[in-house]
Amino acid sequence: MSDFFSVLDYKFQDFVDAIVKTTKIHDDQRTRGVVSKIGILSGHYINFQIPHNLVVVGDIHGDFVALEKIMEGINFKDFLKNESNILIFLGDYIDRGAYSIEVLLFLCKLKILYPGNVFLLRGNHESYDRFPFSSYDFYSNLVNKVGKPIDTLYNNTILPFFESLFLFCEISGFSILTHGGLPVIENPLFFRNYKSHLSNSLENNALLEEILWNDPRDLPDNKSWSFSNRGLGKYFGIDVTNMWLSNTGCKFLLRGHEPCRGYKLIHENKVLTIFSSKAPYPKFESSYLKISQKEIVEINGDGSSISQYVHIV
Ligand SMILES: [Mn+2]
Repeated sequence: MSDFFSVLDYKFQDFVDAIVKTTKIHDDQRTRGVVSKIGILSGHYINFQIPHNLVVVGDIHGDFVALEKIMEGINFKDFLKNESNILIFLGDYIDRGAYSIEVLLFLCKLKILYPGNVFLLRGNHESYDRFPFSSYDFYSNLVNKVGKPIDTLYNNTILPFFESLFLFCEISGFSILTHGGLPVIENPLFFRNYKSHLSNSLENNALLEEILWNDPRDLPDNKSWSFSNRGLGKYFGIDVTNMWLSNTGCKFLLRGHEPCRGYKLIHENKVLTIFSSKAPYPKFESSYLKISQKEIVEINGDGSSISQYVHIV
């Protein structure tokens, strides 16, 4: 394991090479339309059959220590040997914590070694160029690290990597996974070909903003949505969750985006927020979800809470 965690003692060129290589893997997977025996990919939408084991990790926000604990917790080298085991990260790898570059380097090394097992979704923090916000410190992290202007590197290497990240994932019959949440859909005809809409969500600014920025809320007066205090995205109510779940045949939404004590449930326990960063959020906890195929099948039938599969690290 030490070889992996030696990313704390890295050469900057290693980081650049890993970003370039990972972008190429994403582009190759997109061209082939297949990511593994159990996963197909169309544009920025991935569809998996139920994996042998599933691990989902929420926002890391530059907290390398929390990421290391999670990887040790799942015994990642053994976990990733099985090509039917899937490890999904929900985005927001950078900003706030002290180790954004190191976190990205580690995640890219994982993707390079295990391209069919490891999947990196895009968070709103990886989308600053599309939807700017105030607490974006990754750019200055890079400038400090390199010690000179980085515009060329940023525009030619970092931004294409961010654009290559996946946006929306579905595990058939089980769950939807996004960084922020579910877009508010006014026209039910959307669901006739929702996979095609999601495949092209990178080109649809309105859809993209909601996937990256939305939060679930209990809204008064049965409202289906309201404006978000974040200034971007929306708050979506349980009707929106139910509409997506019934139209996709999924039981849960698994998402990150909101700091909490590791996890929280809302919308009649059908939406699970997973948060995996600790150091920048001393009042909160870091966690991950680990669930087996058998447990996925059982939970689909018995209505028990998915939170029993969340591990606090
Ligand atoms: Mn976020």
